[in-house]
Amino acid sequence: MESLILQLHEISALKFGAFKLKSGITSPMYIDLRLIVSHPPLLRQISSTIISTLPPTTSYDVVCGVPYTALPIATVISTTSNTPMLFRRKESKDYGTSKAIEGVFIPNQTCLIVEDLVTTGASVIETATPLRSAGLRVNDAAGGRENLAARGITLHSVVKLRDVVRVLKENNKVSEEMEKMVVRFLEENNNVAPVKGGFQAVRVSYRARGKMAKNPTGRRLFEIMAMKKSNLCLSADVSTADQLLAIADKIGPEICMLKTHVDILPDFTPDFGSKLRAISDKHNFLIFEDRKFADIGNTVTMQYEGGIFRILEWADIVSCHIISGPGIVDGLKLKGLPHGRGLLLLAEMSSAGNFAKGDYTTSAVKIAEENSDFVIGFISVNPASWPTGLSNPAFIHATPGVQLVKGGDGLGQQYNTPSSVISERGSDIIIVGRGIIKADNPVDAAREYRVQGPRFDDDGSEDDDEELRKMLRILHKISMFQQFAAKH
Ligand code: S5P
Repeated sequence: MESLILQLHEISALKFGAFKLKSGITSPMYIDLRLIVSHPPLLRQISSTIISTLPPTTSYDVVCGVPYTALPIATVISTTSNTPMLFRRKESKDYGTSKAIEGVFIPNQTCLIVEDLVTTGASVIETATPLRSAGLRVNDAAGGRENLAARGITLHSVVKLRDVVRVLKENNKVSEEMEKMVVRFLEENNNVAPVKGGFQAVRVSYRARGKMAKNPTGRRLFEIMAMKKSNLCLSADVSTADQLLAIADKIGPEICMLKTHVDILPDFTPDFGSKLRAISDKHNFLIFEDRKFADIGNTVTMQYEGGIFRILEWADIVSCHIISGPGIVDGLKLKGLPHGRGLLLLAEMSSAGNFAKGDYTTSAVKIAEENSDFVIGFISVNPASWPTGLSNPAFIHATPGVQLVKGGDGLGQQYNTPSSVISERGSDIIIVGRGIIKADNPVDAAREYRVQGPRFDDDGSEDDDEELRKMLRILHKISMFQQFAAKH
């Protein structure tokens, strides 16, 4: 192991200094194992070391590397141990035979995942999910560390970073000071959610955020998320009202919210709303009619309340664009607030080439702040990238364009994975349509999405003082931002 570490240091695969990570955190150490493809003996040595750390009882029929760095390692393991290999696509093709997994396998075979470096475990999960959806069993991963046990995967760690830096220090390759810095960094960042900017860097529990929400529907949504431990919203874009009611009943236990487009249902009848509400009461989820109102205030009051659909009567939440200015929110609020309803503003969109960005997104936040009694949050795609201060934890972020594999649909839709949406992009709710509706078994698929939509622990048992301190820090940030915005 020592010689392996020294060789990695020799080829500069282990670097020391100050490195800004994808998560926004600055790390004193950076590991780039992509370089090993240029050193075949080292690649071979790493591959055999990985295999030798597995307990002899570990059995597997196929191996799969986490793209991209671990692919060559998995290939060498595959050829030397004569075990067939699979690989997972990082992006699915827009159309055609868009397969998430390439290679031949039989359902119920067991797959070993190979990863070069495990920090949060997110990339291992991203690889395990499509493998499991395809019917494979995934019990073990081999590679660099922890955090996966909760997802039913045992990680067999080859070497810990702490040991790497200790060996380098003993061989005078790094200073004692650097060793201490790395150890401190590892201790401090063990449990940090890998999110840059915004309030997500300090995650506040849904329950606590629910207490900050001014709108009763917003409060309920946070409470349901905490209670059901679900941040999954099913986008029930099915062909008929009958199908919608059937799938709502089946998937109801897994979701915090069900999203409808009522105008696509050819068999809509006036009792649709009461039937759906009975199901939502039974399974405790909220109904979100994704109407995307876009007209002037006066017109939307009529569209919300009247017509055939009478959305106001049965939808807890509706959505609107802000293209027509704040009057649209005034109009919807006039009707919705007396019924305790809530509104989501489209601050960003998932489709390629959309115009909801920059100042448009900032305006959506401003309108939300001014109407926080009615607006419960946003349809957003990457709230972690919003300027600090735009992230009031009382607002919820719901993100569409989610599938287990990154990709698109050929008509502009762009997909990100659940863990990227929640952990990297700082959102709260994943909105999933075709990923569940078109799956062979939608109930199993919904369960998988629900498990994959990673949440911080939220059993309501958090230390109240710490929770309060977190909130005060965030509120301070918001008020600084508001003062800044008022001046400029
Ligand atoms: O920007 C957006 C906003 C929304 S609400 N992009 C979206 O895709 N949506 C909706 O989310 C869209 O109308 C559809 O109902 C759902 C995505 O469905 P999927 O099948 O692509 O998951």
